[in-house]
Amino acid sequence: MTLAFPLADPEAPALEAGRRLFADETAFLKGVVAMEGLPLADRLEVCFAGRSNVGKSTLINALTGRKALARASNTPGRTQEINFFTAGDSHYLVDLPGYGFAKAPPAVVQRWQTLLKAYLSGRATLRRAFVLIDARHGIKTVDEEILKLLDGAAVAFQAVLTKADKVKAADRDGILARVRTALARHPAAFPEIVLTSSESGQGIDTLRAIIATLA
Ligand SMILES: Nc1nc2c(ncn2[C@@H]2O[C@H](COP(=O)(O)OP(=O)(O)OP(=O)(O)O)[C@@H](O)[C@H]2O)c(=O)[nH]1
Ligand SMILES: [Mg+2]
Repeated sequence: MTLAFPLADPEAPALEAGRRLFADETAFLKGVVAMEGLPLADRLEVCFAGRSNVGKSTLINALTGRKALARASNTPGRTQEINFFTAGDSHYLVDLPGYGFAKAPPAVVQRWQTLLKAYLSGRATLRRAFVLIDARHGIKTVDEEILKLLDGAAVAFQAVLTKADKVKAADRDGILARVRTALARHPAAFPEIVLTSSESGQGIDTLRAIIATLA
């Protein structure tokens, strides 16, 4: 029997395509606070969603090999807009505001969540949503809400575990097993997961390959 939700393991040509895409110039395009501000949907787009502080901005920096392209911080709620980055002239990388961050004023949280939901369900060129999950904590109740939204909008999403450097080797398989069980309940879940560390670089080439080979 094959394992459900194996770790993604791209072949050499895909890895090479990923390397080439991210060797191209990457740049910050714009921060968007309302759907009207979205750039023209004229190229392939992937986004990075996940709980506040899970490592979305840091992952974009690791992918692009640039330390401060996306603003990362220890302070949850750092990313407050939908930030668009370009990779070459073929792809948009989209850094989303985190969810599950209770400390911001409720009106602000409400505004972000509404925008997040509108974006996730209404962007025609969004090819895949990477949903980042802290490898130490697995899928939480706040994640489930977003996963259900993606199921409903039929947006293919892929689970990307972050901060793998913080996971003890002995805990790894148990964590992966729990994530697999949770993903099995979601029809929009892409059947492979990615284990990453922006700190060690683990899984970054894999994620580049996945992005570069999306049709
Ligand atoms: N050890 C370790 N720390 C990480 C990793 N990725 C991110 N971090 C740390 O986690 C914290 C949050 O990272 P961000 O990239 O700002 O998180 P975010 O998901 O963009 O957060 P919001 O913008 O608030 O939604 C920072 O202190 C990062 O240095 C990783 O792979 N390993
Ligand atoms: Mg951020």
